[in-house]
Amino acid sequence: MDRTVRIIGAPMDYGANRRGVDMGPSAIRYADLADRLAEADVEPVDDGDLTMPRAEERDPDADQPTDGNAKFLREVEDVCRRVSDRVAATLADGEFPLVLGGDHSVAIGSLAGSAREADLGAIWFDAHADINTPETSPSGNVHGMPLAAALGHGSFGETEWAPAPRLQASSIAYVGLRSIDDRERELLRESELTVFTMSDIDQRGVSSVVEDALAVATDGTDGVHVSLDLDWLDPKTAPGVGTPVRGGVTYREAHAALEALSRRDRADDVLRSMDVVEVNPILDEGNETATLAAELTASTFGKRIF
Ligand code: 5AB
Ligand code: MN
Ligand code: MN
Ligand code: MN
Repeated sequence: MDRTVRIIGAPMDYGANRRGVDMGPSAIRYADLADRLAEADVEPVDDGDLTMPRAEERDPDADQPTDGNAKFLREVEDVCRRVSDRVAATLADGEFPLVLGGDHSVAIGSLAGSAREADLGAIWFDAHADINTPETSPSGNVHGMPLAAALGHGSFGETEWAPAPRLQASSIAYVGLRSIDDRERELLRESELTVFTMSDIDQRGVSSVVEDALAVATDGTDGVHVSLDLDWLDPKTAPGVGTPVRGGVTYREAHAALEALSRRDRADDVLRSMDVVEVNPILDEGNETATLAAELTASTFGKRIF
C-alpha cells in the first residue's frame, strides 16, 4: 500500500441551483469507490459524511454581502470550515484527503485546509472558471465562486474562513475551460492564473496540457490540490451534472489526464489533496457519472490496466 486515502463526504447542495448534487457522495460510494481505490493500491478509509441541515430549512438570503449575492453563504461557511478542519487533520496524520461533493463550493474548505501548513498549487478540471465573487456572480450560486473565495477576491477578502492561507493565483492552472462569464474573463486576463481551454486540449493533446498544468502547480509549492468537477467531461459521457456544457473531454481524454497526474505523483509525490464534485444522481443515467467519478479517482491514484 502506497498510502491511506481518507474519504470525506460533504453532501451539500447550497452552492448549486439544483437539488440532487447532495446525493453525490452516496452515488460515488455506490459505484465502488473504495474497491476501485484498493485496486489502485491505496488504502481507503471512509470517514462517512459530514452532517448538514437541509436547504429547505434555511434562508438562502440571510447574511448577504452588502453589494453581492451569495445564496446560503452562512451554510456554505459552516460546511467549509468543517471540511477545512478535516482536511488539515487528515494531512497532519500523514494521510491523503479525498473530499466528495456535493457542489463545488466545498472546494473552498478543501483548499483552505490543504493550504494551512503548506504552499499549495492547484489544478482545476472544469468547464467553468469558478472565479465569480458575490459581486460579479450572475446567479448568486457559490459553486461558481470557490476560486474567488480561496484567493480572497471581492467580499470574500473580508472574511477569515474563505481565503486559503498559502495559495497563490500563480500556482493555479485550469484544464478544459469552455464557459467563462464576461466578468470572469476580464479578471482572468489580468490575473496570474494559467488557463488551458478545450482548444488547447484539441491542439496539443490532453497529456501535454496536463504536464504544463503540473509544471504551474508544482513550481515553488509543496504539493498540489486536484479539483475535479464532473462537468469538465462532455455531457454525453457525464450527463449527471447540474451545469452541463457541450464540447468537454471524452472518456479517454479524462482518463489520460488523470493518469498523467498519477505518473508524475509516482515519480515525485506531488499530489496532496483532491475533491470530486458536482455529481448529480437525479440527472444521471444509470449512475454513469458517479461511476466515472469513481474510475477517474482511481486513475489519479495510479490504477493500472496492465
Ligand atoms: B461549477 C456560472 N459561471 O457563476 C455561475 O459547476 C456557472 O462549479 C457556475 O463549475 C458553474 O453561476 C459552477 C454561470
Ligand atoms: Mn463546472
Ligand atoms: Mn466547478
Ligand atoms: Mn503526496
